[in-house]
Amino acid sequence: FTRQSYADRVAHFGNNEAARLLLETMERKETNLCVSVDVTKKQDLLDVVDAVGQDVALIKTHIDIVEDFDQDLIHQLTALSKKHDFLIFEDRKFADIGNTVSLQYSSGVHKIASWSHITNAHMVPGRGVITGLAKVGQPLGRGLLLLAEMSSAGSLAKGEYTKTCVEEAFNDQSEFVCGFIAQSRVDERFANVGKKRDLLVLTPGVGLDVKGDALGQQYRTPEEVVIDGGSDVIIVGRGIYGALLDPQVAEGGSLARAKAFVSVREQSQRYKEEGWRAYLKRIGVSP
Ligand code: UP6
Repeated sequence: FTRQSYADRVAHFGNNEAARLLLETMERKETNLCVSVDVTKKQDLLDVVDAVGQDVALIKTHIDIVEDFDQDLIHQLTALSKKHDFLIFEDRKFADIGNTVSLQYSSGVHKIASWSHITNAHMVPGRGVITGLAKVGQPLGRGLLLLAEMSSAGSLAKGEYTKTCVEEAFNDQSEFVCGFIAQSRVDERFANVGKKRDLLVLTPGVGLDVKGDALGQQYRTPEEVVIDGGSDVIIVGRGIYGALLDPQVAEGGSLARAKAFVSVREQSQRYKEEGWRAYLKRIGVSP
């Protein structure tokens, strides 16, 4: 499947609206970039999303880190997703028994299922985590990614564990599972563990300028991820909005903030171009 275009793969996801919409959006906007906006203030989140929106197919959130979260944030985020034509992925990393995750997904303050097209889960609890989330998300046309591998140093998500994630994805009759968070084409590596079907691979741990952070994150370039790794979507966080973390910006200077946003725009265009060029190379199309 990795030699096929995003457009050609849409038809493989007949039972998963979120995956279809994502592939169509990537093709239409010529981007395989997902920006991970891990900031703790509502206005910063909205401003970054507005700045990068035109370059992305997907915006990834960690909604529970936003200190001044309210329903208006969801309202505005949804409006931005329509304005700029992107989908939303809440990176909730569910990891509990089916009954609990179905409540965490549908209820609480955040009501994730009501606004997030895609979410993800660890397979630690076993397949109940999928059925619990599917009960809520499937009627809404949502999609689920399984965390088959992680970008962080010393990750335990490897070997047999990764293999089981692939097996569960292949065996998910409902097709609510539409792919993986992974560092490699895990569905190719374990193609023999079930009835193979097309699945998406989304990869975090992408950066062009640094190799990692002080807390175990490890970065690879878009080329390494998309061409060598065969990934479909690159997920980039601080590599794009990092300028905003400068203490001068936090201190509130409006000039410093404006300058930071120039950098955010430049970086998101840069990653968009790098990611798309790598994809075209992979499917054998000259840009
Ligand atoms: N993320 C990873 N690695 C994984 C899974 N998820 O980094 O294996 C998430 C992090 C963060 C983003 O929770 O939101 O992707 C990466 O951000 P960064 O580019 O700023 O390092």
